[in-house]
Amino acid sequence: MTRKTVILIGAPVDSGKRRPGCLMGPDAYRTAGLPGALRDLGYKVEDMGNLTPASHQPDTNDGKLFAPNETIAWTHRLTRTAEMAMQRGLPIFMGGDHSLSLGTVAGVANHAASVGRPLFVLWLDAHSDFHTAETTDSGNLHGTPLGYVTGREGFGGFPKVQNRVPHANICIMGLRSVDPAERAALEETDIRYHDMREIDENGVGRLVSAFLKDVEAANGLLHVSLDVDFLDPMAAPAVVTTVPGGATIREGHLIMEMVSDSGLMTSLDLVELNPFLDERGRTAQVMVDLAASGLGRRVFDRPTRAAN
Ligand code: B3U
Ligand code: MN
Ligand code: MN
Repeated sequence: MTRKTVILIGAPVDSGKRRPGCLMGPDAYRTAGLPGALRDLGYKVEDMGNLTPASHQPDTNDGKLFAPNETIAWTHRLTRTAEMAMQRGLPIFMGGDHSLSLGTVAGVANHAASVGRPLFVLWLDAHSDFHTAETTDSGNLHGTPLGYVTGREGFGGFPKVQNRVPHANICIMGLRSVDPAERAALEETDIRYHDMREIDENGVGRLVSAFLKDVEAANGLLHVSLDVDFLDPMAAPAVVTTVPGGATIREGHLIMEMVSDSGLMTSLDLVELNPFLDERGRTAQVMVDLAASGLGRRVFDRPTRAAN
């Protein structure tokens, strides 16, 4: 079988929150074997290396927002990079914190518009990331990407979003920590969101399959944004914002396996991994395995892992 080219893009974005470490993410994914896992699945893999933000004024961090200049500069860089990579293959954006998705999703949306197809987004996260730069309490911009790409007001100084992602095309799964301002804004929209209780009651399979059917019916492109904290911290400890009560490894895999079977995914973000907090690389490995499931690895062809 000839497969699409996968383009690995290192996005060592660390400006979306105060605690550093996500900048080590791209190299942790490489060390955990992401390129080889994809080659084993039959993909041609190109690694663009690690990007740097566009040039920008240094941040003073005397206001409410943390590192806005740097995040804006990353948004510029990643929007352009995503537009370009979408023309050549399936990009995997190896983060970096979730503020990288302001750029990746905006760029993918521009590409979708240019080929005349609607963009759908599957957001796997404990958080809804639906703040604006004005509503955020923490000042951490990793809590804002869905607000940005849906075209919410309150992003002064950021590049204007050219092609908003329609609310009805977004599905958030895994919620268990949503701030009051986000919740109020979210409830005004027809974004689909499934919290952990809904997952417990229905199972992820049913919820994901309903969404994928809509993507298919609309001949949509599908961007998947996988935040480490979607998973339970016992399964994936290497993240700053751990929230207990998250998805299991199998729930994560089932979603990615169903995404793979659908053949619909056209881009992927792997975000919020903080390798400094990891335990012998196990969270990086879980994320690599989930990415491989999303790109065709089946449960019964998971390789035995050598101990050395
Ligand atoms: N909603 C909170 C917490 C948060 C959002 N995303 C993450 N944490 N990873 C905030 O800071 O906006
Ligand atoms: Mn997130
Ligand atoms: Mn999160």
